[in-house]
Amino acid sequence: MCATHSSQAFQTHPFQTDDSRLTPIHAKVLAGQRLDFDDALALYRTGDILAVGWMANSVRERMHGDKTYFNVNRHINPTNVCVAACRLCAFGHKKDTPGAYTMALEEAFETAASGYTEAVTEFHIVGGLHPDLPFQYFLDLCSGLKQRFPQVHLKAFTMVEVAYLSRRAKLSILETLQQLKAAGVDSLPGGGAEIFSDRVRHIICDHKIDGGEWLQTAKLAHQIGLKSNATMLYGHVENDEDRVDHLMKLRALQDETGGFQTFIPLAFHPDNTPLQHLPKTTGMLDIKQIAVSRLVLDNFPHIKSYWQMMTAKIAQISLRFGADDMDGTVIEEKIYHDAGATTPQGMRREELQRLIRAAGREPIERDTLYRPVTRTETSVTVAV
Ligand code: V47
Repeated sequence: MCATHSSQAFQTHPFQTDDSRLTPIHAKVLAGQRLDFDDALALYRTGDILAVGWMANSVRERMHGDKTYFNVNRHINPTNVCVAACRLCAFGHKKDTPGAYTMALEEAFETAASGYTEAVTEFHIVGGLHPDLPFQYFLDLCSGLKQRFPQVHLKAFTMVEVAYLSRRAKLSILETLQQLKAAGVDSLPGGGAEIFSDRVRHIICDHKIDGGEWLQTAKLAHQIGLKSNATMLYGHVENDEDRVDHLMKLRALQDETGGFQTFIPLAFHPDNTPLQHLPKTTGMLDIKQIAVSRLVLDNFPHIKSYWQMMTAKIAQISLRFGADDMDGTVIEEKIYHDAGATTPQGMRREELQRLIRAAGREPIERDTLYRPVTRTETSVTVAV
């Protein structure tokens, strides 16, 4: 069988389940109807991962066929100094403690230029909540990057960073977003959402903005024309209801704004965090989380299985369980590697394409806004 036709073979395989809770959900999925809170709970609680995967894959193929997206990006973490001290995090450091760093602007520009020789189409910029860096540093960082790399999309600053910068600069969230946009920010990454439940946030990140503020900041970003992503950190002290609640809140906001592009479930990495006594997520949970996300977030165009977080192997398999995106070359990853991730720091374009093809899918290089990118030896073109 030709690999590129294997999705057809997969989908013609009949739906089967011994779990009667899944039968009405299957009917809804086939009819394109929205799943409710109890449906989502049943998906988390069933052991029939193949039936859940079958449904998620059918939705994924309805939306994207075999297309599977990746990008050529570079992560830049300008500082790991952070006032928040979240229990979930191994990346943040208090100022002046061993391992704390803050890049001078020139250093950040040099970092942006280093790495693979291939032209990146995106800088993914996130960092700690630094108590002293002025707002101007972040504006200068963005305008300086835009000046030096005008063709590169700046996906910069989580809702948590935006809210913190607004407090430091004594500006409203809206004004902060407007100034960042004017300085060159093109969209926002999905981090910092964690889990919206107050009970869980109190345990894993009690100094961060709450879930309502995260959603409100995303709403304002969308209102001024900035697309964003959304994440959910799972596999720590949350329960199934907390996960479903998180997905439902994202879905409701997406109904209002349409501003989210991609949902990225993030598996908790406990090493070197105050929660390191917790076990790591299992392959079953990682795959199921991708599938449930695809089924519940019916208004999100994309579900990303971030290979750095999931491992390349699980990310590849998840392309048959609802995911249509693997993220990118990354080049240098700090947040999960500080928390014990054993994945490589980056991955070449060709390797991403190989993994996608080996899953029987069609690799599509995209830019941050999901426009196809075409490369020749001398040029990079984005289809607009
Ligand atoms: O906000 C922090 C999470 C996020 C840990 O938008 C941890 O395209 C697991 O949001 N174990 C940052 N997770 C990364 C992020 C992201 C990554 C890739 C793509 C995109 C995108 C966004 O990482 C944080 C937090 O939720 N995180 N510590 C940890 N120990």
